Formats: sequence, structure tokens, C-alpha cells
Amino acid sequence: MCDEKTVFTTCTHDCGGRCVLKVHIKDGIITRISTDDGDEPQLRACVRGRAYRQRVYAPDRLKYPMIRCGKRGEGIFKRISWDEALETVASEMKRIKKTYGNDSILHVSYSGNTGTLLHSQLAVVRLLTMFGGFTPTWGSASFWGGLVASEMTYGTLITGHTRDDLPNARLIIMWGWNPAETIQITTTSNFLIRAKEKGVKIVAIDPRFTDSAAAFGSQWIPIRPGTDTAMLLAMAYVIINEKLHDWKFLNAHTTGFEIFNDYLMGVNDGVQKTPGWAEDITGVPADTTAQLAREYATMKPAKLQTLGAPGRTAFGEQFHRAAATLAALTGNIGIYGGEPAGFGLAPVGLQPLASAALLHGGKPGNLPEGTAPKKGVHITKVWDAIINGTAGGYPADFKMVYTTNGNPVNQFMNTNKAVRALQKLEFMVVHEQFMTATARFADIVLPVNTFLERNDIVRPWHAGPYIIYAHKAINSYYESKSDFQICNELAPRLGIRGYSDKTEDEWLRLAWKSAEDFTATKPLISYDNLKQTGVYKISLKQPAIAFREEVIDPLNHPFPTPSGKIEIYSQRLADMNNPKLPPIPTYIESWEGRNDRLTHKYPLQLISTHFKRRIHSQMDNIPWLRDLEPQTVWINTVDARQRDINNGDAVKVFNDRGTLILPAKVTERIMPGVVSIDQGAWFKPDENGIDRGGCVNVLLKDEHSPAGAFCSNTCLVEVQKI
Ligand SMILES: Nc1nc2c(c(=O)[nH]1)N[C@H]1C(S)=C(S)[C@@H](COP(=O)(O)OP(=O)(O)OC[C@H]3O[C@@H](n4cnc5c(=O)[nH]c(N)nc54)[C@H](O)[C@@H]3O)O[C@H]1N2
Ligand SMILES: Nc1nc2c(c(=O)[nH]1)N[C@H]1C(S)=C(S)[C@@H](COP(=O)(O)OP(=O)(O)OC[C@H]3O[C@@H](n4cnc5c(=O)[nH]c(N)nc54)[C@H](O)[C@@H]3O)O[C@H]1N2
Ligand SMILES: [Mo]
Repeated sequence: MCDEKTVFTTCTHDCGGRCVLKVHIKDGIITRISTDDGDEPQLRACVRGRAYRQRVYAPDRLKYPMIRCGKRGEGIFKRISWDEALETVASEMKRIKKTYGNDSILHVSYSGNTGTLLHSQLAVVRLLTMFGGFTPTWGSASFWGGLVASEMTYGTLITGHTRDDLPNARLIIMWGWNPAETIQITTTSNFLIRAKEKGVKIVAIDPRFTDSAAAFGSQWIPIRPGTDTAMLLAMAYVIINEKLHDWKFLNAHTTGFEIFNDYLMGVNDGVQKTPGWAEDITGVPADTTAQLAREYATMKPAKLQTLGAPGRTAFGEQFHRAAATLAALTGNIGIYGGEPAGFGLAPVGLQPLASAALLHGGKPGNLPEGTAPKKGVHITKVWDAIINGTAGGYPADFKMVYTTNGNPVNQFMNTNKAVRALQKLEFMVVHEQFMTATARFADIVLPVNTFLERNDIVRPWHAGPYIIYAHKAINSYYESKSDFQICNELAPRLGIRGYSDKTEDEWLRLAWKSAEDFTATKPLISYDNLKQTGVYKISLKQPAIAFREEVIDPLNHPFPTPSGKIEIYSQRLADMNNPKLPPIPTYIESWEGRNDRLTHKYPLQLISTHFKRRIHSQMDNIPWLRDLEPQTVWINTVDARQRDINNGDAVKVFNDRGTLILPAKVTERIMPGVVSIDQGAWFKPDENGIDRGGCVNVLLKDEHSPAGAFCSNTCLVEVQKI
């Protein structure tokens, strides 16, 4: 008798999408994965979700607990029992706690899985907290610049519209935004196509001619990385000079316009922020900037859409502050078809589920406002903190790292420094599905199941208006367990009582209840109903628009800032008294930018982008997806010719921090002076320490912006034919 069934679930990846996966199962084995073919808007899965069967059954998937027997980082392990593994972890943790104190345990996780119950850190954070404490990390690799800017400008992260509002715009600027590859709510591309079909003008501002520019765009404006703020300021200059700004809106809803205007006109620094001034910095012709400024001010309503890439730069928060200011200048806030150009959560309620998935363990109410919490290490400083400890000003001398849901050796910047840092540890434990670059440094590796092997509830980024119950489709692979199960079994061995008094189902029910208590979109579907139907689409009569009430009725609905208005000038920033975090949006010249003296040695700006065939480092090993597009370095024909490089040639990309070797993709889809490598390829150093896998983080500087943005688009390199 064969047993066939179809289970409805969804990826819990951190692409922000959440699509319907129909998992076809025969005798407990997945035979194929198909997707939503029901009513529009369908939640259709992308290539990664459709290929997930190859990940679950990959030959290199971890099956058993493992203990290191080679040198740290060498990757030589042997199989042990769960009992022995958990006993070893518990006794080492107790020893380290006793000898060095709880603070010496550094918890380094990230966003491998972004479900609700089992999201990233949560299971381990609970465990380590009940164990007496640990040192956490802070910051978001994704969009910290936008997060801080939204808090400072609008006083909230709820600064977005639902995607069904895209066709209501007359102009959409995709500013460093490539949703055709990076998803961020499954329906995004669908609504962009509808906008295009309606005749909406769609402009892409990006150093690369992206798939999104190709699919949706009417115009591509290439721009040098890290210089976007200059272009935004020049657009503001043109709008004000030509009296195209929305006076009524500015008077009613903003503070600090005059000070910003003085800066644009060069009252104190003698520099007028004209399109000509910006052209020197950005490489965008002055006429193009001026023309776009006029269009943005007059083709109302207009959307300036962005996520994180231009803000993942040396002074990334200035980009987001300037973008929000431009939206305010033109009155594109609180109206259908407009967009506040902020962090982007839509006002659909249910924020607790969304924020758990968004903030990687942080809470909106807890934002460190540009400064580190008392006891935490910024994600870009983890390696430095392990190497230098208290002598380097960090909260402790770290002896142990606990990693779940992350591959930081691969994904945090400066991989070669990571390799040096981790040698210093006394103990490291990693929960993983594969023997990643990070897991290779562990003493104990614990095998974890995938989202197809457990239940959860998930929803897309930006509070996208649907929720999916992710049903368990198959039993756990070999001896793998969920992070939650592992922690639950470790807890008593650590002397912790009451780690969990609930089943998985009871925890999920509780999470659902707390979301319901919070939500504005009452009444919600019941938990049991959600579990049964699988997909719950919140029906919106019209798009959800941030700041609707604030703009229509400002007296009764002030903006949640100290002044009650949109703060073009922020007193909170002024009070920080940091010249690199000025109170008005300001262009600040970047380190490792175009004018750095280092360009004599390393003349090319490197950006590191998110790739359609991976989710960060996940799925790099999947054959179907490797066939889709090879890992390459994009280089413009002009730069390639100067270096005698032909398409497909193996080239060396290098700087003082590291070297990698990849095939060159010689293309006019990237502007001259800039090269690009998709982040997430697996770090595979050869005997000389040269990375053969194409892991871009061997090149990147482990630095953050003054407010804490992850600067993965600020880097100088040279490329040579080998
Ligand atoms: N240079 C550069 N670096 C970047 C970026 C960039 O643009 N440029 N982007 C940054 C961004 S935005 C992000 S979000 C980060 C992502 O960084 P990470 O979250 O570290 O990346 P992933 O590869 O998605 O996931 C890490 C690991 O989680 C494991 N995993 C998956 N599910 C589970 C689970 O349920 N439990 C456990 N224990 N493990 C699981 C996977 O096997 C994978 O190895 O990378 C950042 N790094
Ligand atoms: N397929 C896939 N989708 C993903 C992910 C993934 O790994 N794979 N990761 C998810 C995660 S966690 C995140 S945070 C998001 C990231 O989403 P994004 O930040 O939107 O993605 P990126 O590819 O980093 O950047 C978008 C575009 O910005 C451009 N860009 C880079 N630097 C600059 C700059 O200085 N100025 C301007 N104007 N443009 C610039 C790049 O060329 C790229 O085309 O994607 C999510 N979606
Ligand atoms: Mo991210």
C-alpha cells in the first residue's frame, strides 16, 4: 500500500516572501514540490522553494551529532550519540560559566530560519537567559540604517504601504531595490507588473541593470555605490529652487525644513548641493538628476521604494533620512500611491509576528537609537571582540560561542579575521543542517531539521497581509531535531528547570493569541481555523497606508516623534553630538569610496548583492540552482578591457583583507568602476588561504556606519586576470 498526500506549507527563509509550497509526499518521502495555482493574487514560490527537495535530501546534509577530532576549523569530525553530545555541551558550558562567568559566552546567530516559534535566536536566547545570561549581538545586516532613520524621522517603523498600492502611483523609483530577485512579499512582482501595464513610469537607480530594471523599468540610472545621498540632496535642491515643493505639507507636518534648506543652499559651508555638485560624486549626469527631481515632484503620487542596499554603506542612515525627507518635501506621505520611503512595515496590525521575523530578536521598542546597548557586540565587531575582548573595550573576554541559525564566518564581514578569531575559543557549539564554514570551527555540531520537518506560523516582511501555517510535511531527517527540541533537552543537563511547559502546538497557540491581542485587524481567524486552512489572506478593502490619519487629522494624530511631526531636523540626533550623525540628512564622503587614497591601489568599488539562486549561504550546494547561473564577478567591459579580461576568464579579486578567484562576467549591466559579487557563496579556502568558493566576505571590512548599518556595499578591490 502506498501512502500519497499533499501538505501545504511555506519556506521560512529570510527572503521576506512566504510563498505557498505544496509538498507532494509518497511513503513519507517528498517526490516533488509545486505551488499556488489558486485565486489571484497567487503566492507562487520561486526557484529556491521549488528546489527545496534537493536541499532536504542533499547528500551532505548533517545526519548525526558530531564531535571535532581535527584541528579547529579543519572540518574533521566523528559521529557521536545525542546523549554524549548534549553531555559534552552541558559540561563545557558549566565549566566556562564557573571559570569565566556568563558574559564570556557570546551568542552569534542570524536569520537562517525566520519562523515565529523557532525564529533565529529565540530558542537559544531562552536557554542562555535561563542559564544565567550571555553576551548578545546587536544590529541588523539587512536594514539598520533604514531602521534608525525611520525612528528618528517618523518615530516609528510602521512607515510603509501594502504592495497592492504600487499600481496607484504615477511614478515608482526602485532605488537600489531589486525585488524580481529578492522577493520581500511574494506579491511584489505581481503588483509591479500591474503598475507597468497601467503605464506607471518605473525608474531603477542602481549600479547594475538588474532583473527588476529589465522586467519592470522604463529607465535605468546607474549610480556609484554609497553616493545616493548626494543625488537625493540635489533632487531636493532642484525641487525647492523650482518651487515644486509642497509648502502646505511641509508647514503642517514637518520640522526643520529651514535648516535643511540652508544646508542645500550652502549657507554655512559655501557649497550649493546642485545637480552639478552631485554629478561629480555620483556619476549621474546633472540633467538626469534634475529631470528625475521634476518628475518626482510633479508626477504625484510617486513612490520612492527602497529596502537596504544603498543604506548598507559607510553612512547608510543618511541615505534613508534623505529619502524620507524627499518624500516629505513632495507631500508623498499618507496618500494612496505615495510612500514614506522609510523602514516599510505596513499598518496591518499583527506586528509581533512581523517584528519577530524582521528584527532578528530585537524589538521595535528596544531600538538602541544609534548606540550600542550596554552589553552587546555589534554584528560587524564579533571577530574583533573575540580577538581583543575587554582589552579592546568589549564587555568580556569571550571563551565560548553558541551559534544557531547563522553562518557568520561566511555571512559576517571579514571572513579571514573570523578564521583567526575562532581559533582563540575554548568551546564552540553550532546547530546546523550542513557542515558550513562556521560549523567547521565548532567542537560539537548538532543536526537540525528543516522547516519541512516541523510546524510553525509565518508571515512575510513589512507586515504583508497574509499569514501561512507552515505544516510539517515529513519526519525529521535521520537524527536531526529542531532548535527548540535541542534546547529543551539540553536545559535539564544545565540545571535549568521549566525551560518549556508546553508542546510545540501550545507555544504556537500562545504566539497567535499574543498577536491577536495586539492587532488592529480584529477579529482574526482562529488558531484552529488557521491551522486547518493553511493560508490566511487578510482582506483589505483598500491598500493599507502608513500615516493616513496623521496627514488627514494632524491635531488628533501627531506623528510619534518628540515634536509630533516628521523630523527633517532631529533634536535627538543633535543631542548625540556626533558630527558623523548630524541632525539633518547630510552627504558625508565615504571611507573606501571613490575618493579614498586607497583607490590608487584598489581602484574598483565592490558591491555584494543578494542572489536569485540562494538565500544567503543557503542552497549554494543545490545542483538545480547551480545550473541556473554561475557564481561570477560582474565587471564592466571598459574595466575588463583595461585588464585584458574576457568573459568567463578566471580572475583574482583582492585587497589587503583577502583574495578570491572567480570567473568574470564581462557585462554592460554594471557601470564602469564598480564590480559586484553575489553574497553567500561557500567559503572554500585553498592551501594559500585564497578563497575558491567566491565568498565575498573575505574582501569586506568589518565595519559599521555611525548608527550601526552593516557596510557591505562599501569596499575597494582590484581585479586581475590569472
Ligand atoms: N557581504 C555581504 N554579507 C552579507 C550580506 C550582504 O549583502 N553582503 N547580507 C547580510 C544579510 S542582509 C543577512 S540577513 C545575513 C544572513 O546571514 P545568515 O543568517 O548567517 O545566512 P543564511 O545562509 O541564510 O543562514 C545561516 C545558516 O542557518 C542554517 N539554518 C537554516 N534553518 C535553520 C534552523 O532552523 N536552525 C538552525 N540552527 N540553522 C538553520 C542554514 O543551514 C545556514 O547555514 O547575511 C549578511 N551578509
Ligand atoms: N533571492 C534572495 N532573496 C533575498 C535574499 C537572498 O539572499 N536571496 N536575502 C533577503 C534579505 S535577508 C535581505 S536583507 C534582502 C536584501 O534586499 P536588497 O537590499 O534590496 O538586495 P541587494 O541585492 O543587496 O540590493 C539591491 C540592489 O541594490 C543595488 N545596490 C548596491 N549598492 C548600492 C548603492 O550604494 N546604491 C544604489 N542605488 N544601489 C545599490 C544592487 O546592485 C542591487 O541590485 O533580500 C532578501 N531577499
Ligand atoms: Mo537581510
